[in-house]
Amino acid sequence: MRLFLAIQLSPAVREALLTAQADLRRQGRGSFPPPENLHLTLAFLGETADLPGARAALNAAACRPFTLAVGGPPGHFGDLWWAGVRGDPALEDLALSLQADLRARGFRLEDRPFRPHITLVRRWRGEAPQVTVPHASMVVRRISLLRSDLTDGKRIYTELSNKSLR
Ligand code: 2AM
Repeated sequence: MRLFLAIQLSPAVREALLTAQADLRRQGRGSFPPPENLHLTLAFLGETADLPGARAALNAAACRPFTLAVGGPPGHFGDLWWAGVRGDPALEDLALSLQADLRARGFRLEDRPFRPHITLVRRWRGEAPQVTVPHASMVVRRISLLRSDLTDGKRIYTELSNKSLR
């Protein structure tokens, strides 16, 4: 199964991202993740059978609740446009410590540097969009282990476990 660790977004942050997606749709075309799929990835485990290891890494996460904020112009990796996140160094500390712990448990993660982002659209076709993500913030109190399935051509994310930050 294909697994990843992520932050599920609050209604306020999701709403800001939906506004940005609606503006993007007026300016071009692409593959837009549906509202329920918007999330911030902390670590992508890829195809693995080691669900116990993934759960153990999630449960070992040690981090206080912290604030996550979106807002401003989107960025892009090639034809994938995303909303950046600002705020707390706790986010990067959390992602890097999860990734180190997963590697220590034998997971083979990619070496690409952690660039926290929330994907708004993939395979964008259009000019560089003139869009501003409205400002919104949330307190992150929980992180999740998600399974990603492709069912009838649709990407479905299912939460398998979560861990409260304290
Ligand atoms: P993306 O939104 O930038 O594509 C589930 O696939 C989540 O894991 C997505 O948020 C995806 O990021 C992220 N991810 C990170 N590395 C990935 C990879 N090598 N393949 C697919 N998804 C990856």
